[in-house]
Amino acid sequence: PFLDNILKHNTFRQGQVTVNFIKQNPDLFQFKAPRNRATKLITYLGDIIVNGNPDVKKVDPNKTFVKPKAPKFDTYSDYPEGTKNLLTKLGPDKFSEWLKNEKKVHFTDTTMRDAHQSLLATRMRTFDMLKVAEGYAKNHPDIFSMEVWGGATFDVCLRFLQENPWERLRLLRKAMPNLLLQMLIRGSNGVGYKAYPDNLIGEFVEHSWENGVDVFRIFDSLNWMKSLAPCIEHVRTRTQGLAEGSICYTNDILNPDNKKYDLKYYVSLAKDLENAGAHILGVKDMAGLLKPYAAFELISALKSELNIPVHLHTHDTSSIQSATYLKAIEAGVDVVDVALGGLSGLTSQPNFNSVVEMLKFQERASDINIDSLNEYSNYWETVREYYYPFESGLKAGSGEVFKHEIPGGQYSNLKPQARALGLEDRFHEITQMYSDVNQLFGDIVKVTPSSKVVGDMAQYLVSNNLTIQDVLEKGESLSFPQSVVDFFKGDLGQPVGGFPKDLQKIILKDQKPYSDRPNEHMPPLDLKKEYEDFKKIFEQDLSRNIDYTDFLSYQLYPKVFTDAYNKHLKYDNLMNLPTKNFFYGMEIGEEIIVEVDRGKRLLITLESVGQPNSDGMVTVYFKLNGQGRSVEIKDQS
Ligand code: 3PY
Ligand code: ZN
Repeated sequence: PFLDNILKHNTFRQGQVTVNFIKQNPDLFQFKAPRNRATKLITYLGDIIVNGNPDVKKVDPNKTFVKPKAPKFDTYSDYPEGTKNLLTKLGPDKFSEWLKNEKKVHFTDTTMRDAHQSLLATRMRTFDMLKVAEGYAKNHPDIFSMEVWGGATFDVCLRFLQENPWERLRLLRKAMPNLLLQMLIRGSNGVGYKAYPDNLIGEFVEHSWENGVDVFRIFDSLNWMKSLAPCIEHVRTRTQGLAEGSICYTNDILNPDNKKYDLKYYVSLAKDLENAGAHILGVKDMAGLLKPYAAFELISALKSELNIPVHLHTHDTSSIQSATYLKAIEAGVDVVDVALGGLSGLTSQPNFNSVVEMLKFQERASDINIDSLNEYSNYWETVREYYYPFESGLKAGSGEVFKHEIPGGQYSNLKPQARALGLEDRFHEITQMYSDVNQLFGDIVKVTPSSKVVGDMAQYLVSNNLTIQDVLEKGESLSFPQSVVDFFKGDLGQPVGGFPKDLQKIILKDQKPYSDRPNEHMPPLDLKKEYEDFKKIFEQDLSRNIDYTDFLSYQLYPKVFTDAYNKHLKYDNLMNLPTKNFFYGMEIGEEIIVEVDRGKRLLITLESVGQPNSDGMVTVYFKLNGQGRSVEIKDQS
C-alpha cells in the first residue's frame, strides 16, 4: 500500500519528486482499510438469508429455478463487423445517409433496457446480461442497435440493484464492440424526473458517449422543442454519436375529433427535430397507441417529408402492435424496436423472433439468424423466472390502452403501486381516472416524467375518493401531490397548447407559473469545484476508485447515489453474485462460485443458520474455499 500511495501521489505523477518527497508528505503513510471482499459478500448473503431482500416483497417458498443456458459461441473468434464499425468508418452524418438508403428493415433489440423496464420493473441485473452479451454480438452482427441504457435503468441500478450503471455500460460496450449501443434520454430531464442544469446534461451526454453509448434517443415528456434542441446539440457537438430526436406519439391521427395531435402536428415537429440536427427521427409510441393504418399514414408522411431515416418504437400492450410494424415497414420505416421473445409482448416491445419470421421471404427481410435468435429467446425466458417477484401480473393484452393511454412501463408498475396503496380492487377506477385526469390537464403527452404527474394525480383522487368535479369545485382547499404542483408551475416545460389557465390557478393557488425553460432558472454547475467537493465526501475506500462518472451519478441522484455508496462500503460489489442468491440468499448446503476480483473466485457454501440470541443476533455459518467462516446478523423481524 505504501508503494501504491507513492504511485498515486500527484507530486510523483507530475514527476516533481525531490529527496524530501517522503518527509514532506506524511499522507503517504495513511493506508486505506484493507478490503475484505469475502467478508462483505457473506455479510450480504447473511443479511438476505436472515432478513430477506427488502426489494422482494413476496417470496414463493415452492419456487424452483432452471439454470439458464447461454447459447454457445467462440470466445476466441473475432467479432464480425457490425453497425458500430460502420459508424466509426462513416461518422454520424454519412451513417445516417447509409441507413436511409438501406432496403432491408433494421432492428433495435430492447431486451436489455425497455423490455425488462416494462415487464420486470427494470430489475434485470448486469450478471444475466453479461452471460450472453458477447455471444449475441458475435452471432448477430446484423442487429442495428442494442438498447441497453438510460430510461429507468440508471436509477434502478443504483437504488435497487446496488450496481454502478456506468460499469454496466462499460462492460456491455466491451462485450459488444461491433454493435451500436443505444440509450434513452429524457431531454433536459436526463435520466431523471426533473430538469437539470444544461451543463450537467452536456457532461452527462459526453461521458455516456465516452463510456459506450452511440445512439441517443432523445425525447421530451411534453414534445417541447426547447427541451429537445439543446440535447441534440450536445450529442452533435460533444460526441461522434447519433442524435435520434424523437416525437412522442399520443392520441390517434386517424380520429377526426383529434385536433391537437394530428398528422400535421407530428410532421411539423419531426421537421423541427431534423432542422435541430437529428441524425435519425425517432417515433416513440410509449403507450402503444399507434394503430396499423395510422402507422402507414404517419410513416409515409415522415418518409416523404424528411431527409433522415425513421426509427419506430412501440409497446405491445394492446397485443396488435406487430400489425403496426407490418404497415410501418410497408410505408418504408427504416428501423423498428423489438424484444427477444422471452421478454416481449404485453407492455414490452413486439416479439423480435416473430417479426423476423413475419418478414421472411419478403423484399425487406433482413439476414437475422432465426435459429440462434430463438436460442437467445429461450435463455431470457429461463432468466425471467428469477425475477418473478417483479412481474406485473398482467396476463393478456388490453384494448383499453387506447382509452387510458398509459405508457407500457407505467402500466405494469401501476398495478403493484395500486396494491401497495390497498387499491388493487380499484385498479380499473385508477386507469379510468388516469384518462379523466389527462382530459382535465388538457390532453397532454404522457411519458416519463409527465406520465408520472398524471398517475400521481389519478392515485391521489381515487385514494381520497375525489372526483374531477371536486377538483374544479373545491380545488382551492385541496393539497395536490407535489409533482402536480411542480408540473403546473412549469418545471417540466410547457405542454402542447399551454396549460388550462383556470385549473393552473386552482392547483398553484398563489404560486406564480413560468413559461420559459426550467433550466433557465438553474445556474450552470461549477463542475470543477463540485467535483472536488464530491471527492472529499466520498473518499472512503471502495474496491474501486471513485471517478467522474460517479460524480455525475451523484449530481443526478444525490440521495440514491449516497445510499448506494454506503451499501457498497458495507457489501462491496455484488454484481457477480448470481441472481438467485442476490434476491433470495442461499439454501443450506448450497454451493456457489463467485468471482470477487478479476480471476479470483470464491467457493461459498452455506452450512447452517443459528437461532437469534437474546440481542436478536443470528450467526450464519459458511465455508469459504473450504474454510469455516461465520457472520453475525441482526434479525430485523
Ligand atoms: C423512460 O423514460 O424510461 C421510458 O421508457 C419512457 O417511455
Ligand atoms: Zn418504450
